Amino acid sequence: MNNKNTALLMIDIQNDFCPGGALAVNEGDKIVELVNGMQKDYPVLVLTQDWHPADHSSFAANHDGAEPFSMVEMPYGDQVLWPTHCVQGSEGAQFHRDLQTNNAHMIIRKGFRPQIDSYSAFFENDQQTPTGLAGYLRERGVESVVLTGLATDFCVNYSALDAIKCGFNASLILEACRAIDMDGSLDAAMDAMKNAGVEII
Ligand code: VGL
Ligand code: ZN
Repeated sequence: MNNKNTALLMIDIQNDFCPGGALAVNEGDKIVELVNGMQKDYPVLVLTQDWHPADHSSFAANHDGAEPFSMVEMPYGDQVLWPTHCVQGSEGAQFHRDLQTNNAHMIIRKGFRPQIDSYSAFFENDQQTPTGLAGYLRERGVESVVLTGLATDFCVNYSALDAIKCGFNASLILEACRAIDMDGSLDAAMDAMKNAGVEII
């Protein structure tokens, strides 16, 4: 094991983000073997799990007449309205069946408050409410994080940006991620991460 003081973050590798899922990311399932293979190289292994109540405010179905992938204004800023996905306890919220989860040290659930979405593994979309991950990593002596998972332009992107804000080094393994890419969101995310100092590998 190399990568001393480094955590592998595996973001939202769940059925609903894989082909056939409610918010399927193209080739989302193609990363699973690679991510499994990376686990042996890191001393700290963290999974995140998007975990919404059925009445979650990020679901288009909970806004009269709203189409999925349209935008609304929330008290904390702009919010995309998504198809209903990753409902707590549903099959879609389970990790991909081939993802190795037994080795994980920590599973961070996010997006469980009905009124606020949470893309990042560190803070909810108000950019203030912590998930507890930064404190966990600091207590374990982690200095750097390596990001993998779904989706590159949403949850992986915001997790990488917040990792930097929290004082960690961050690198993203591109081939271990896949994107939603709506309206240029992937290009915007790549620019934002490069500008923030995220290393793209
Ligand atoms: C995600 C949209 C809504 C993600 C989660 O994991 O990137 N995207 N919820
Ligand atoms: Zn979600």
